[in-house]
Amino acid sequence: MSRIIGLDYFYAQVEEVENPSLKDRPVLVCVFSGRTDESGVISTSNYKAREYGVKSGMPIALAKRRLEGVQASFIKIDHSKYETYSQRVMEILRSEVDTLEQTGIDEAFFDITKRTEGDYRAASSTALEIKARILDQEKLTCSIGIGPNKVVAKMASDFKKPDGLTVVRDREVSAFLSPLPADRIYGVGPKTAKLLQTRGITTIPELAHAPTEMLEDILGKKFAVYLHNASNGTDDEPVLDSGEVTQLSRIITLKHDTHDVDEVLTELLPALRDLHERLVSRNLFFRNLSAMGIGKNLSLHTKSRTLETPTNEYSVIEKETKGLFAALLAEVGDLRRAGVRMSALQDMVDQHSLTEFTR
Ligand code: TTP
Ligand code: MG
Repeated sequence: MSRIIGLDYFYAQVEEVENPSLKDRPVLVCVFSGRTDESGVISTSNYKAREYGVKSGMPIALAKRRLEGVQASFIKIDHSKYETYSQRVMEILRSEVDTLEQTGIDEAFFDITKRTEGDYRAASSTALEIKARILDQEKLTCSIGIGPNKVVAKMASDFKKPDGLTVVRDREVSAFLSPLPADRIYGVGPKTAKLLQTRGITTIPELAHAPTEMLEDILGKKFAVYLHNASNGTDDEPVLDSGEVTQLSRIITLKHDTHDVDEVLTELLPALRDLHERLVSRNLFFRNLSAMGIGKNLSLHTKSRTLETPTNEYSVIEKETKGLFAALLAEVGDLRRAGVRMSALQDMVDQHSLTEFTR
Protein backbone atom coordinates (compact mmCIF):
# COMPACT_ATOMS: atom_id res chain seq x y z
CA MET A 1 0.00 0.00 0.00
CA SER A 2 1.47 3.37 -1.03
CA ARG A 3 0.54 6.93 -0.48
CA ILE A 4 1.61 10.20 -1.95
CA ILE A 5 1.31 13.66 -0.59
CA GLY A 6 1.52 16.85 -2.63
CA LEU A 7 1.17 20.36 -1.27
CA ASP A 8 -1.46 22.44 -3.03
CA TYR A 9 -0.43 25.37 -5.26
CA PHE A 10 2.69 25.30 -3.14
CA TYR A 11 4.70 28.47 -3.85
CA ALA A 12 1.54 30.58 -4.08
CA GLN A 13 0.15 29.05 -0.90
CA VAL A 14 3.34 29.93 1.00
CA GLU A 15 2.90 33.51 -0.17
CA GLU A 16 -0.67 33.45 1.17
CA VAL A 17 0.51 32.08 4.50
CA GLU A 18 3.00 34.90 4.82
CA ASN A 19 0.47 37.49 3.74
CA PRO A 20 -3.09 36.33 4.51
CA SER A 21 -4.61 39.40 2.85
CA LEU A 22 -3.76 37.76 -0.49
CA LYS A 23 -6.13 34.88 0.14
CA ASP A 24 -9.21 36.12 -1.64
CA ARG A 25 -7.57 37.21 -4.85
CA PRO A 26 -5.58 35.59 -7.64
CA VAL A 27 -1.93 35.12 -6.58
CA LEU A 28 0.70 34.45 -9.22
CA VAL A 29 4.30 33.53 -8.42
CA CYS A 30 6.47 34.87 -11.22
CA VAL A 31 9.91 34.10 -12.59
CA PHE A 32 10.75 37.56 -13.90
CA SER A 33 13.42 37.42 -16.56
CA GLY A 34 14.20 41.08 -16.14
CA ARG A 35 13.89 42.75 -19.52
CA THR A 36 10.50 44.31 -18.87
CA ASP A 37 8.22 43.88 -15.87
CA GLU A 38 6.11 41.61 -18.05
CA SER A 39 8.82 39.28 -19.33
CA GLY A 40 9.11 35.90 -17.73
CA VAL A 41 6.83 33.02 -16.84
CA ILE A 42 4.38 31.99 -14.16
CA SER A 43 5.87 29.47 -11.75
CA THR A 44 2.52 28.66 -10.17
CA SER A 45 -0.67 30.35 -9.08
CA ASN A 46 -3.41 29.86 -6.53
CA TYR A 47 -6.71 28.24 -7.51
CA LYS A 48 -8.45 31.64 -7.78
CA ALA A 49 -6.03 32.54 -10.57
CA ARG A 50 -6.50 29.16 -12.22
CA GLU A 51 -10.21 29.99 -12.60
CA TYR A 52 -9.05 32.55 -15.16
CA GLY A 53 -7.07 29.95 -17.08
CA VAL A 54 -3.67 30.76 -15.59
CA LYS A 55 -1.21 27.82 -15.69
CA SER A 56 2.36 27.09 -14.61
CA GLY A 57 4.79 27.99 -17.38
CA MET A 58 2.50 30.57 -18.97
CA PRO A 59 4.11 33.89 -19.98
CA ILE A 60 3.45 36.60 -17.38
CA ALA A 61 2.16 38.90 -20.11
CA LEU A 62 -0.51 36.39 -21.12
CA ALA A 63 -1.55 35.84 -17.48
CA LYS A 64 -1.86 39.61 -17.09
CA ARG A 65 -4.15 39.74 -20.11
CA ARG A 66 -6.33 36.94 -18.70
CA LEU A 67 -6.60 38.84 -15.42
CA GLU A 68 -7.24 42.25 -16.91
CA GLY A 69 -9.44 44.32 -14.62
CA VAL A 70 -9.07 41.80 -11.78
CA GLN A 71 -7.25 42.65 -8.55
CA ALA A 72 -4.45 40.11 -8.70
CA SER A 73 -1.03 39.88 -7.02
CA PHE A 74 2.05 39.09 -9.09
CA ILE A 75 4.84 38.06 -6.72
CA LYS A 76 8.51 37.44 -7.39
CA ILE A 77 9.59 33.83 -6.85
CA ASP A 78 11.61 33.19 -3.68
CA HIS A 79 13.03 29.66 -3.74
CA SER A 80 14.76 29.70 -0.39
CA LYS A 81 11.54 30.64 1.36
CA TYR A 82 9.67 27.67 -0.20
CA GLU A 83 12.60 25.36 0.52
CA THR A 84 12.38 26.24 4.22
CA TYR A 85 8.67 25.42 4.33
CA SER A 86 9.29 22.25 2.36
CA GLN A 87 11.94 21.03 4.79
CA ARG A 88 9.67 21.62 7.77
CA VAL A 89 6.77 19.77 6.11
CA MET A 90 9.05 16.85 5.22
CA GLU A 91 10.19 16.72 8.86
CA ILE A 92 6.58 16.48 10.03
CA LEU A 93 6.00 13.68 7.54
CA ARG A 94 9.13 11.80 8.50
CA SER A 95 7.92 11.58 12.06
CA GLU A 96 4.60 10.06 10.97
CA VAL A 97 5.54 7.40 8.43
CA ASP A 98 7.55 4.18 7.98
CA THR A 99 9.31 5.23 4.78
CA LEU A 100 9.50 8.59 3.07
CA GLU A 101 10.64 9.18 -0.49
CA GLN A 102 10.78 12.86 -1.36
CA THR A 103 10.31 13.32 -5.10
CA GLY A 104 10.08 17.09 -5.36
CA ILE A 105 10.01 20.25 -3.31
CA ASP A 106 6.33 19.74 -2.49
CA GLU A 107 5.82 16.06 -3.08
CA ALA A 108 6.69 12.76 -1.43
CA PHE A 109 5.67 9.14 -1.49
CA PHE A 110 5.33 7.51 1.88
CA ASP A 111 4.54 4.12 3.23
CA ILE A 112 2.63 3.45 6.43
CA THR A 113 1.77 -0.18 5.77
CA LYS A 114 3.59 -1.32 8.91
CA ARG A 115 2.06 1.30 11.18
CA THR A 116 -1.43 0.57 9.93
CA GLU A 117 -0.97 -3.17 9.35
CA GLY A 118 -2.17 -2.66 5.78
CA ASP A 119 -5.60 -1.48 6.88
CA TYR A 120 -7.03 1.21 4.59
CA ARG A 121 -9.24 2.70 7.28
CA ALA A 122 -6.29 3.15 9.62
CA ALA A 123 -4.31 4.57 6.71
CA SER A 124 -7.02 7.15 6.00
CA SER A 125 -7.10 8.31 9.58
CA THR A 126 -3.31 8.60 9.65
CA ALA A 127 -3.53 10.65 6.43
CA LEU A 128 -6.10 12.94 8.07
CA GLU A 129 -3.82 13.37 11.08
CA ILE A 130 -0.93 14.27 8.80
CA LYS A 131 -3.08 16.82 6.97
CA ALA A 132 -4.19 18.32 10.27
CA ARG A 133 -0.64 18.60 11.58
CA ILE A 134 0.64 20.30 8.43
CA LEU A 135 -2.30 22.70 8.53
CA ASP A 136 -1.84 23.38 12.21
CA GLN A 137 1.93 23.89 12.16
CA GLU A 138 2.49 25.41 8.73
CA LYS A 139 -1.00 26.62 7.75
CA LEU A 140 -0.64 24.68 4.49
CA THR A 141 -3.14 22.38 2.81
CA CYS A 142 -2.12 19.33 0.84
CA SER A 143 -3.70 16.53 -1.13
CA ILE A 144 -3.08 12.87 -0.33
CA GLY A 145 -3.73 9.79 -2.41
CA ILE A 146 -3.74 6.26 -1.02
CA GLY A 147 -3.56 3.28 -3.31
CA PRO A 148 -2.15 -0.24 -3.65
CA ASN A 149 0.90 1.11 -5.50
CA LYS A 150 2.67 4.34 -6.41
CA VAL A 151 1.02 4.93 -9.77
CA VAL A 152 -2.50 4.57 -8.41
CA ALA A 153 -1.65 6.60 -5.29
CA LYS A 154 -0.34 9.41 -7.50
CA MET A 155 -3.49 9.48 -9.62
CA ALA A 156 -5.59 9.36 -6.46
CA SER A 157 -3.80 12.41 -5.06
CA ASP A 158 -4.41 14.34 -8.28
CA PHE A 159 -8.06 13.31 -8.28
CA LYS A 160 -9.25 15.81 -5.71
CA LYS A 161 -7.27 19.01 -5.22
CA PRO A 162 -6.87 21.19 -3.25
CA ASP A 163 -7.13 19.76 0.28
CA GLY A 164 -8.13 16.32 -0.94
CA LEU A 165 -7.86 12.80 0.39
CA THR A 166 -8.64 10.03 -2.07
CA VAL A 167 -8.45 6.36 -1.18
CA VAL A 168 -8.44 3.66 -3.86
CA ARG A 169 -8.53 0.12 -2.49
CA ASP A 170 -7.22 -2.87 -4.48
CA ARG A 171 -10.68 -3.89 -5.66
CA GLU A 172 -11.53 -0.31 -6.70
CA VAL A 173 -8.52 0.22 -8.96
CA SER A 174 -10.11 -0.66 -12.28
CA ALA A 175 -13.30 1.31 -11.56
CA PHE A 176 -11.15 4.28 -10.54
CA LEU A 177 -8.94 4.16 -13.63
CA SER A 178 -11.50 3.38 -16.31
CA PRO A 179 -13.12 6.82 -16.74
CA LEU A 180 -9.79 8.67 -16.75
CA PRO A 181 -7.94 9.99 -19.81
CA ALA A 182 -4.52 8.47 -20.56
CA ASP A 183 -2.72 11.72 -19.76
CA ARG A 184 -3.69 11.38 -16.10
CA ILE A 185 -1.00 8.74 -15.76
CA TYR A 186 2.09 9.94 -13.95
CA GLY A 187 4.59 10.72 -16.71
CA VAL A 188 2.25 11.10 -19.69
CA GLY A 189 2.74 14.69 -20.82
CA PRO A 190 1.23 16.47 -23.83
CA LYS A 191 3.80 14.97 -26.22
CA THR A 192 3.17 11.37 -25.23
CA ALA A 193 -0.58 12.00 -25.15
CA LYS A 194 -0.44 13.25 -28.75
CA LEU A 195 1.60 10.27 -29.84
CA LEU A 196 -0.88 7.90 -28.22
CA GLN A 197 -3.74 9.75 -29.85
CA THR A 198 -2.31 9.03 -33.31
CA ARG A 199 -2.84 5.35 -32.43
CA GLY A 200 -6.38 5.98 -31.26
CA ILE A 201 -5.55 5.83 -27.56
CA THR A 202 -7.08 8.52 -25.38
CA THR A 203 -8.33 6.71 -22.28
CA ILE A 204 -6.61 4.60 -19.65
CA PRO A 205 -8.52 1.40 -20.56
CA GLU A 206 -7.55 1.88 -24.22
CA LEU A 207 -3.94 2.14 -23.11
CA ALA A 208 -4.32 -0.89 -20.82
CA HIS A 209 -5.49 -3.01 -23.76
CA ALA A 210 -3.09 -1.67 -26.38
CA PRO A 211 -0.71 -4.30 -27.81
CA THR A 212 2.64 -3.90 -26.07
CA GLU A 213 4.62 -4.23 -29.34
CA MET A 214 2.81 -1.21 -30.75
CA LEU A 215 3.54 0.82 -27.61
CA GLU A 216 7.18 -0.29 -27.74
CA ASP A 217 7.39 0.87 -31.35
CA ILE A 218 6.30 4.39 -30.58
CA LEU A 219 7.67 4.87 -27.06
CA GLY A 220 10.58 2.49 -26.53
CA LYS A 221 10.53 -0.63 -24.41
CA LYS A 222 11.02 0.81 -20.94
CA PHE A 223 8.34 3.46 -21.18
CA ALA A 224 5.95 1.02 -22.91
CA VAL A 225 6.29 -1.52 -20.10
CA TYR A 226 5.78 1.18 -17.52
CA LEU A 227 2.65 2.51 -19.26
CA HIS A 228 1.25 -0.98 -19.66
CA ASN A 229 1.62 -1.63 -15.91
CA ALA A 230 0.47 1.84 -14.93
CA SER A 231 -2.70 1.74 -17.03
CA ASN A 232 -3.53 -1.69 -15.62
CA GLY A 233 -2.89 -0.35 -12.12
CA THR A 234 -0.27 -3.02 -11.52
CA ASP A 235 2.92 -1.09 -10.97
CA ASP A 236 5.13 -2.56 -8.24
CA GLU A 237 7.72 0.13 -7.55
CA PRO A 238 8.72 0.15 -3.89
CA VAL A 239 8.68 3.38 -1.90
CA LEU A 240 12.39 4.08 -1.59
CA ASP A 241 13.73 5.51 1.59
CA SER A 242 15.35 8.80 0.76
CA GLY A 243 15.65 9.33 4.51
CA GLU A 244 19.27 8.37 5.05
CA VAL A 245 20.75 11.11 2.88
CA THR A 246 18.31 13.92 2.31
CA GLN A 247 20.85 16.58 1.62
CA LEU A 248 24.55 17.06 1.15
CA SER A 249 26.23 20.24 2.23
CA ARG A 250 29.59 21.85 2.83
CA ILE A 251 30.38 25.17 4.37
CA ILE A 252 33.79 26.84 4.51
CA THR A 253 35.30 29.85 6.22
CA LEU A 254 36.65 32.30 3.68
CA LYS A 255 40.28 33.42 3.95
CA HIS A 256 39.03 36.94 4.52
CA ASP A 257 35.61 38.56 4.45
CA THR A 258 34.63 39.31 0.89
CA HIS A 259 31.93 40.49 -1.43
CA ASP A 260 33.50 39.16 -4.61
CA VAL A 261 31.70 36.31 -6.43
CA ASP A 262 34.83 35.00 -8.13
CA GLU A 263 36.75 34.95 -4.90
CA VAL A 264 33.98 33.07 -3.11
CA LEU A 265 33.71 30.58 -5.96
CA THR A 266 37.45 29.96 -6.15
CA GLU A 267 37.60 29.20 -2.45
CA LEU A 268 34.54 26.97 -2.71
CA LEU A 269 35.87 24.84 -5.60
CA PRO A 270 37.40 22.06 -3.44
CA ALA A 271 34.11 21.82 -1.48
CA LEU A 272 32.14 21.62 -4.73
CA ARG A 273 34.40 18.84 -6.02
CA ASP A 274 33.97 16.99 -2.75
CA LEU A 275 30.17 17.32 -2.92
CA HIS A 276 30.24 16.08 -6.50
CA GLU A 277 32.26 13.03 -5.47
CA ARG A 278 29.88 12.28 -2.64
CA LEU A 279 26.92 12.47 -5.04
CA VAL A 280 28.52 10.16 -7.58
CA SER A 281 29.71 7.62 -5.02
CA ARG A 282 26.21 7.41 -3.55
CA ASN A 283 24.55 7.20 -6.97
CA LEU A 284 22.55 10.34 -6.28
CA PHE A 285 21.16 13.16 -8.40
CA PHE A 286 20.10 16.48 -6.88
CA ARG A 287 17.38 18.84 -7.92
CA ASN A 288 17.71 21.72 -5.45
CA LEU A 289 20.83 23.72 -4.91
CA SER A 290 21.25 26.38 -2.24
CA ALA A 291 23.99 28.90 -1.72
CA MET A 292 24.52 29.79 1.92
CA GLY A 293 26.37 32.87 3.07
CA ILE A 294 27.15 33.85 6.63
CA GLY A 295 27.81 37.52 7.16
CA LYS A 296 30.09 39.27 9.61
CA ASN A 297 27.30 39.54 12.19
CA LEU A 298 26.69 35.77 11.78
CA SER A 299 23.44 36.36 9.88
CA LEU A 300 22.62 33.50 7.50
CA HIS A 301 21.52 34.27 3.94
CA THR A 302 20.44 31.68 1.41
CA LYS A 303 19.46 31.51 -2.23
CA SER A 304 18.07 28.34 -3.74
CA ARG A 305 17.23 27.05 -7.13
CA THR A 306 15.21 24.05 -8.26
CA LEU A 307 16.49 22.56 -11.50
CA GLU A 308 14.17 21.39 -14.26
CA THR A 309 15.69 17.93 -14.11
CA PRO A 310 17.83 16.22 -11.48
CA THR A 311 21.54 16.12 -12.23
CA ASN A 312 24.94 15.09 -10.84
CA GLU A 313 27.06 16.96 -13.38
CA TYR A 314 29.96 18.91 -11.99
CA SER A 315 29.72 21.69 -14.59
CA VAL A 316 26.11 22.34 -13.58
CA ILE A 317 27.07 22.48 -9.91
CA GLU A 318 29.76 25.05 -10.58
CA LYS A 319 27.66 27.17 -12.91
CA GLU A 320 24.56 27.20 -10.67
CA THR A 321 26.62 27.91 -7.56
CA LYS A 322 28.13 30.91 -9.24
CA GLY A 323 24.72 32.20 -10.31
CA LEU A 324 23.29 31.77 -6.83
CA PHE A 325 26.18 33.55 -5.15
CA ALA A 326 25.97 36.39 -7.65
CA ALA A 327 22.30 36.85 -6.68
CA LEU A 328 23.01 36.46 -2.98
CA LEU A 329 25.90 38.91 -2.97
CA ALA A 330 23.80 41.47 -4.80
CA GLU A 331 21.64 41.61 -1.68
CA VAL A 332 24.02 41.29 1.25
CA GLY A 333 27.33 42.68 2.46
CA ASP A 334 30.65 40.89 2.95
CA LEU A 335 30.56 37.19 3.72
CA ARG A 336 32.63 35.47 6.38
CA ARG A 337 31.62 31.91 5.48
CA ALA A 338 30.13 30.38 2.36
CA GLY A 339 28.54 27.03 1.65
CA VAL A 340 26.47 24.96 -0.70
CA ARG A 341 23.64 22.55 -0.03
CA MET A 342 22.17 20.00 -2.41
CA SER A 343 18.73 18.69 -1.61
CA ALA A 344 15.77 16.94 -3.22
CA LEU A 345 18.21 14.10 -3.76
CA GLN A 346 17.13 11.17 -5.86
CA ASP A 347 18.55 7.76 -6.37
CA MET A 348 19.88 6.98 -9.83
CA VAL A 349 18.09 3.63 -9.61
CA ASP A 350 14.96 5.67 -9.24
CA GLN A 351 15.87 7.58 -12.38
CA HIS A 352 15.31 4.47 -14.41
CA SER A 353 11.85 4.04 -13.06
CA LEU A 354 8.88 6.21 -12.30
CA THR A 355 10.55 9.54 -11.79
CA GLU A 356 12.34 9.32 -15.12
CA PHE A 357 9.07 9.97 -16.87
CA THR A 358 7.96 12.95 -14.85
CA ARG A 359 8.25 16.66 -15.45
P1 TTP B 1 3.22 21.32 -8.52
O1 TTP B 1 2.93 20.46 -7.33
O2 TTP B 1 3.22 20.72 -9.86
O3 TTP B 1 2.19 22.54 -8.56
P2 TTP B 1 1.49 23.33 -7.38
O4 TTP B 1 1.88 22.80 -6.04
O5 TTP B 1 1.73 24.78 -7.56
O6 TTP B 1 -0.04 23.09 -7.67
P3 TTP B 1 -0.94 21.81 -7.36
O7 TTP B 1 -1.98 22.28 -6.38
O8 TTP B 1 -1.52 21.44 -8.67
O9 TTP B 1 -0.05 20.76 -6.77
O10 TTP B 1 4.63 22.01 -8.35
C1 TTP B 1 5.15 22.40 -7.07
C2 TTP B 1 5.84 23.74 -7.19
O11 TTP B 1 6.85 23.69 -8.19
C3 TTP B 1 4.92 24.87 -7.61
O12 TTP B 1 4.24 25.46 -6.51
C4 TTP B 1 5.85 25.81 -8.30
C5 TTP B 1 6.92 24.92 -8.90
N1 TTP B 1 6.69 24.75 -10.35
C6 TTP B 1 7.31 25.63 -11.23
O13 TTP B 1 8.06 26.51 -10.81
N2 TTP B 1 7.06 25.49 -12.58
C7 TTP B 1 6.23 24.54 -13.09
O14 TTP B 1 6.03 24.46 -14.32
C8 TTP B 1 5.59 23.65 -12.16
C9 TTP B 1 4.64 22.59 -12.67
C10 TTP B 1 5.83 23.79 -10.81
MG1 MG C 1 1.77 20.70 -5.57
